[in-house]
Amino acid sequence: MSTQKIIAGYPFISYSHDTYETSEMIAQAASFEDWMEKRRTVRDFSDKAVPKEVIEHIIRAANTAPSGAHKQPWTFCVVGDPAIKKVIRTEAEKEEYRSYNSRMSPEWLEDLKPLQTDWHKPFLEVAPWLIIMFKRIYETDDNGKKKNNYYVQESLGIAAGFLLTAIHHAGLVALTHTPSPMNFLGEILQRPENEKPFLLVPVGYPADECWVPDIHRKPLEDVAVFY
Ligand code: IYR
Repeated sequence: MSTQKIIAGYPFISYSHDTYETSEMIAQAASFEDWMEKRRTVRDFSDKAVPKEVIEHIIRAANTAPSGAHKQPWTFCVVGDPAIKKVIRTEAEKEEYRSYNSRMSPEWLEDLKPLQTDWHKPFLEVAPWLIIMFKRIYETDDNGKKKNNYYVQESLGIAAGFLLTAIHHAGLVALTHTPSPMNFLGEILQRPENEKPFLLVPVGYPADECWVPDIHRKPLEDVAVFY
């Protein structure tokens, strides 16, 4: 049972968290690592339906992410309607065609070769759900005054991490897709002026035949420095 106390006029509740003996803690941390290691970015989706209820849980989980001054400066737009998915695919492919054919540098195109991506984005129609994260740059108060949110980019990045982890935990797969520029998403989904597209995440089951690049993660020594 939680108890409340008032500190400088603001309510606080007492908090405790499950803790483990050292050996169990190591086992927990290691098994989570193994399970996270199994997550892969997927582009070959099945069109098999995923219940809306699952997506609702996943978004509630992402919504637990910490954010600047707890402003939760995000909106998750969820598209399951095939007609809207089709428009999104058409507009994304228009931009991606231009990107692959004139906007991206030769170095960038070279770096993408191991992933074998191109401007075709069938997954935008095949995946049963598209979750589009919008960042809320500012809020407008009752008097119409604009108030900027804090650390919006960082907050959205953390929430995206939670979202991807929740999708993995549900036994589903996702792609972190950033068609560029992606202003068309705000127009199609009729988002207000204070919201800008951040990330488009198709979610679903992997296709029966699903291929991912044989690429590997950097070892700990290359990504961590202990002092
Ligand atoms: N947005 C393009 C290109 C692309 C860019 C990066 I950086 C990637 O890691 C993968 C793709 C696309 O989605 O194809």
